[in-house]
Amino acid sequence: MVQLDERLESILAEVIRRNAGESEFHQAVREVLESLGRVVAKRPDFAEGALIERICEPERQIIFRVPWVDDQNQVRINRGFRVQFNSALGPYKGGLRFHPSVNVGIIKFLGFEQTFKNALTGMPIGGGKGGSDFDPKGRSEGEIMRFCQSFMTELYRHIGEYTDVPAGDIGVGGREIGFMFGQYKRLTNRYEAGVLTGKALFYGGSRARTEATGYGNTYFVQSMLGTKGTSFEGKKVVVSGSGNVAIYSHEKVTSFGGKVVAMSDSSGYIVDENGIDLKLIKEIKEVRRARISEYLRIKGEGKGIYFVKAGEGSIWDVPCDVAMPSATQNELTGKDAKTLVKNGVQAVGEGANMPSTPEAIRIFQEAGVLFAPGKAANAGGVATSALEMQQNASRDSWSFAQTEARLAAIMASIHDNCAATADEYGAPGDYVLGANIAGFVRVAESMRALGVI
Ligand code: NDP
Ligand code: 2IT
Repeated sequence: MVQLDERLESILAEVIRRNAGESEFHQAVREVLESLGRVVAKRPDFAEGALIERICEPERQIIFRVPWVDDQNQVRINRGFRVQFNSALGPYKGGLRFHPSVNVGIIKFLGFEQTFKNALTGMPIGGGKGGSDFDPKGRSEGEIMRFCQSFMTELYRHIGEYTDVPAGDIGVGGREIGFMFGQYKRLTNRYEAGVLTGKALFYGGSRARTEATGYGNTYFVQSMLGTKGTSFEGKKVVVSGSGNVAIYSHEKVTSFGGKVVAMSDSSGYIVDENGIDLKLIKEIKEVRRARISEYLRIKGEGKGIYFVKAGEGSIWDVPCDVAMPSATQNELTGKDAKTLVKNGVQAVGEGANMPSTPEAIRIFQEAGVLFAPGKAANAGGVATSALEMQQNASRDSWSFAQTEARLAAIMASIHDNCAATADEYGAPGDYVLGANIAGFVRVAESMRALGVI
């Protein structure tokens, strides 16, 4: 752990005291403050006016009851959240997560990270995040719809195309966005396409938004590999998760000549030495919404294919050249990082938000592994959401090629900005430091320009 200077240490102590028990939020703040030591040394003005303290405090936090009726006619209660973290750069922007682990600390860490991520995209979007402890697993389509409608019945009064623009995250994809948009439209009597992103194409969605996070992470890693004169061509890749981000990382990695040999879900991981069959994964996950072990059942035993149950091994035990953690926070531990380094990993691109523990990041960096932090590497999703907002505002719809070209250019510019910032602050190759500082400076400069806000 990096020793913080006295002033930053006292800011962190205050964040921990005022947000007791919110360990993921503390972790995210600590990482950013560790990078800011170099900023306040060079630019002491950034430590004035309680600027850093204000950036660590969400502008608004909304917590609400979400009652709904299940298929057995039982009334259920969940908790809904929206943390509107920072609107210095534009309307709050960030996803909604439906997962039983969701609590205010997790939403706050995600909203905090989102603020810097969105700043890195260079687009006019502030940071926010929301969700619920609702567990969509095993729920019928009718239950999902009633839940989404009830959730939106409260959320609608807090959002809007100029106020706060939610999108998907874990457990929230195109289907859920559709149900929520339908309810927003009924409640407001407005066809306000730009109030949510991640919409389907026939009612205001953007081409390439579904693919954007996974494609974007792959572009980012390709740029990092390029700095060492190499590429994805011929590389073995492990992608954790098998949801939106993981699936489209696989798709792009494969098109760049890499081979994805393992993927996972919360029940375990599958290995296919011949390369994971993406068409089958899409069928299992996007159509049947089934467990990943189905892959083995359909393909059959042997032939270099096997399944390891959760708790009986780690996906990071599978040897690879590139690791792309794309499931959830803290899924890649110090022990996993040691195994990956021992097996010769060259690059890590975080598709998920904060998937590597602080110890894992330290191990990668000390071993000279190229390491792309989520707030830079997975920013392609939200950047393409901002492109969706742009298309909605102009009542236009762009081609896939045009949208993907914009995404590729944005990812290249985030990569170059992080690398240049790391150089400028005396830590060449440290993308964590580069991302934290470049994101912070943009947010801090605009907050200061807007007065004491
Ligand atoms: P999905 O719901 O589509 O997929 C999530 C995947 O991760 C599933 O395979 C899921 O397995 C697995 N997973 C989730 N939680 C856990 C857990 N606690 N333990 C083990 N496995 C878990 O979500 P996304 O692909 O959209 O999101 C994945 C990550 O990427 C998240 O960290 C998200 O914040 C981040 N992200 C997403 C963006 C987007 O545009 N969607 C943009 C930027 C970041 P199971 O089905 O068994 O739960
Ligand atoms: O973590 C993220 O960046 C997302 N879940 C996407 C947010 C968005 O508004 O598209």
